[in-house]
Amino acid sequence: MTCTTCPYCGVGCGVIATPGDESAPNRLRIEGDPDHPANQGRLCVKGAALAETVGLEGRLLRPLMRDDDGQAQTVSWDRALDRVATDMRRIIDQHGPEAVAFYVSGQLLTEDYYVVNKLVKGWLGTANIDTNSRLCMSSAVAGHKRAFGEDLVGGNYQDLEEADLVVLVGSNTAWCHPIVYQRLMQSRRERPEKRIVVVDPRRTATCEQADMHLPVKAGSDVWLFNGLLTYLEEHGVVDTGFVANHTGGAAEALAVARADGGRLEAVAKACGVPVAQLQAFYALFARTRKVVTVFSQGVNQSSSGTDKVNSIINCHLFTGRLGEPGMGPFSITGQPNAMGGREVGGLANTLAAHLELDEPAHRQLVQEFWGSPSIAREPGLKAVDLFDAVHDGRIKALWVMATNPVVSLPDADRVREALRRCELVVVSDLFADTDTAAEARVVLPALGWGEKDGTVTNSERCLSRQKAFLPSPGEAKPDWWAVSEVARRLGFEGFGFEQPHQIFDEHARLSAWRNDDDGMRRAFHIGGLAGLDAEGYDRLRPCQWPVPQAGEHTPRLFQDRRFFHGDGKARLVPTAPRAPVNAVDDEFPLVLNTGRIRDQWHTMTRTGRAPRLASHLPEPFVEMHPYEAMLCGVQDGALVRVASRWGAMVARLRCTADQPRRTVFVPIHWNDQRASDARVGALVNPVVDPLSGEPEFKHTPVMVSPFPVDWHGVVYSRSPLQFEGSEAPAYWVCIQGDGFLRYELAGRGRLEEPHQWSRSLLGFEQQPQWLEVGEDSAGDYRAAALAEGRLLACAYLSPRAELPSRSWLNRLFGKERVSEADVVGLKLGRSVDPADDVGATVCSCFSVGRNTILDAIRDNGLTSVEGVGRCVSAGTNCGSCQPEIRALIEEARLAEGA
Ligand SMILES: Nc1nc2c(c(=O)[nH]1)N[C@H]1C(S)=C(S)[C@@H](COP(=O)(O)OP(=O)(O)OC[C@H]3O[C@@H](n4cnc5c(=O)[nH]c(N)nc54)[C@H](O)[C@@H]3O)O[C@H]1N2
Ligand SMILES: Nc1nc2c(c(=O)[nH]1)N[C@H]1C(S)=C(S)[C@@H](COP(=O)(O)OP(=O)(O)OC[C@H]3O[C@@H](n4cnc5c(=O)[nH]c(N)nc54)[C@H](O)[C@@H]3O)O[C@H]1N2
Ligand code: SF4
Ligand SMILES: [Mo]
Repeated sequence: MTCTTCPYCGVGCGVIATPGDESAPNRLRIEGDPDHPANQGRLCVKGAALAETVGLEGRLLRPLMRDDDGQAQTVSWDRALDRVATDMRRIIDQHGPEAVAFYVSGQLLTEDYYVVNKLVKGWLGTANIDTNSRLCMSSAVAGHKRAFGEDLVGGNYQDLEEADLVVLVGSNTAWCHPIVYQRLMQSRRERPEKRIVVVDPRRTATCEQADMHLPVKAGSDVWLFNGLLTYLEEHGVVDTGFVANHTGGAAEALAVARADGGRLEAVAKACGVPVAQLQAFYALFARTRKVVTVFSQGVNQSSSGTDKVNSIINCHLFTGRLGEPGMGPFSITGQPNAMGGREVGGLANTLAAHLELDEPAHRQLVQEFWGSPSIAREPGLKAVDLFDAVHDGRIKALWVMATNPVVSLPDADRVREALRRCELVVVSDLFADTDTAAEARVVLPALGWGEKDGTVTNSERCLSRQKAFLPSPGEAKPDWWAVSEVARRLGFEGFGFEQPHQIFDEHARLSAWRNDDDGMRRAFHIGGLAGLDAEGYDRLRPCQWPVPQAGEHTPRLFQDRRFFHGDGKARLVPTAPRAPVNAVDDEFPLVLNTGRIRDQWHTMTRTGRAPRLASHLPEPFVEMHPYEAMLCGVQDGALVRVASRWGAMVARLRCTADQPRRTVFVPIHWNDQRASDARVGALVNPVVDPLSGEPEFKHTPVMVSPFPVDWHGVVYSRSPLQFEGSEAPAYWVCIQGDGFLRYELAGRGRLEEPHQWSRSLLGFEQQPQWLEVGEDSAGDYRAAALAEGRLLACAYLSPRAELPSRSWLNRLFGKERVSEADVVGLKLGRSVDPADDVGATVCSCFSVGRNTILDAIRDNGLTSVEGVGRCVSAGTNCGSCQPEIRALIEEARLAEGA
């Protein structure tokens, strides 16, 4: 039994992992850690499905090198590391250190992150190291620094529970931070007077139980919060003492807020919400002292992201609502170690231990501490610019670690092109077949979750251990080790680390070093954790920084009303609102908004392997208002093409009135390994916030058009299928099942020989039992392959979109032996027993389908989510499907009435 931390979102839940015993060695048990402060025993479905994602299938187990023709061969670590070091040395000698860059990730452990930053900033002497946190938290970082003088999140999750009003801005908390959402809902059940407001252009699952949803126009948040600031002032809701003694800039911030249409009508117009609703929100905020404003990517990922952040913080500073229980602005982090990355200065414009690159005294402090030969003199290139520099040849060597930029950066086709032009691309990943690793010269096998050892810090500054409880597979190594080995090969001292606790110790000591000196004081201080030996490090329990002395930790910052600008005060920042950079026009009339779905993590390299997680929303999709769909001539359930000036993709249309008019929403997850053409990053405009450099992921002008196809198909196979050249269907998506892969297909033109085509696709030239119902009069083709009663494969092709029930086929593929009735069903293309069709999965934790829930509601007259839970278990574990269950209850009620 090992206490560790979940590798997914920034909630940072404690996990207890118990490897299987002798009878079932592969059966890893995963439970929530009841003693972890973040989750107190709970886990969401992604955490609960962790055991399904640690298998070794597809893992890269030895270093890989590719030659000029793209031929890959596995090599020894020595050879791979020598190659990386030699090429880097040559490039540096010829072109200087700025020709080398690193692109790392908030999914590295703090120790990995620390070492790679030390190498780049302290020894290579460049700051060309940026991280995917640039795409995620950098606007929050920039906003915090402007407001507080340091990148600080003062509050904690308990504040959300204690607040009387929680405003969720640009955050789909129910899906993206499910355990925080559960805690919030639990606190509301205990105190029904508590209010929850969601600010989001879409009506998301998070809105389901909110008291108010403000469907603001994309990009209009600064107007909203400037309007609020003006309202607060006009209504005398100001903490004058606090503003006078502990802040600066109030007058300037107010002047700008007022100047730019602080009036209700103007704000309502700019935000596209009714005046009455706006007034109700402002009044609620004004009269509630205990307010927490949670913000996330609807705020950060914007060309005015930093201003959005400060416009929110301004309202809290003006009313003195921070630093006490139940109040404050709260930036919720995305990745498991977004916060840890900031502690070690992972961004191209920061230095280790919350010190600043552009402060000469800070640079000197770090250089002295490291005893390094040089230190970066100026900020390096931020992610989008960094890949531009790769594209135009200024950067000639790039090492990418724990991130998949060919999928996740804006203008992603250009990113791929940049990698293809680059002399040396090194990728450290768990898998050799990610869209990014596929472009690398050298691919280094990293240890993954359950194998690696180190620390992470969550949204509430809580530092916890991630521990190894599985053996290191093959020759995979920790990322810090690979970096240290290259450093040594480059002849650098200071990288003699043998175990992660040594790195952690150095990091902790640096945080304390001269922390009390004039001009050096910073809140980030974990000196109390310095000096831990391996055993002490293993015993480390979750704690919230600052930890200046052993045993002391800090659940809440700013209680002393001291901030970290030179004068110890906070700043209100004038934020003049501005519209997103690229406006819609006749050619690209719709706004593309992108984000996450409940059961997938980013580019799906891990969650895509868990059958349980694949079942909720198995196919890439585009959400659109039904009326807008009509105007575009596209139909619900059909394939559509979405195109922008930067790129295009194909996915299935889902019409929903939850999506505002003139906009579409596309999830970020699908990559080129899982689908023919569904990388939404290819479409996203590479516009960034001028201060933070964070991309405008939530706003790209696009057009939507039909993607006509002539046939549809679903194919199940026990092994991966290869679609080659002209044989490839126009559309395919690969969905992980339990012991099989399911392919949804669609193609153009007439499939001349479906028999030949499916046989060669499935690789069954001589199959023991091949049930085939050739093409019938309606043009349907059905075939299935069995061996000793077990299904090996099946293929259903049709000119119409109606194909056999997938939940039924999933079940048949789960059987060791199919029955005679099943065989009849396979030939008919439908089950002979209608009860077999449980419908699409709603509850992933217990694999409960839509039809099962609807039947239970109808048969038992259920009217509540709790009732459904008691009856069929759905919604009783992580609870994130409860909004969908509620919708089904409503659907059943309406059907009953009709
Ligand atoms: N299931 C799941 N959970 C995750 C992740 C995952 O991949 N899958 N990733 C993690 C990571 S790294 C992150 S960063 C977080 C992100 O967590 P969230 O920020 O909650 O997630 P998103 O879906 O990116 O975006 C949030 C919302 O912003 C809204 N939005 C768009 N434009 C605007 C706007 O102009 N104003 C406002 N107010 N809202 C707007 C979108 O409609 C969307 O609903 O999730 C973390 N948790
Ligand atoms: N359109 C659009 N794009 C977005 C966003 C959006 O909202 N819209 N959101 C952005 C945000 S907030 C984020 S955080 C990014 C996330 O985007 P990415 O960081 O690109 O996504 P991941 O799939 O998490 O990539 C992590 C990679 O690291 C590998 N990996 C996992 N563990 C380890 C390890 O220990 N070591 C190593 N070396 N590798 C490991 C995984 O296999 C995977 O390939 O996407 C950004 N892109
Ligand atoms: S909320 Fe879910 S994904 Fe996030 S840390 Fe907790 S278990 Fe992991
Ligand atoms: Mo993120």
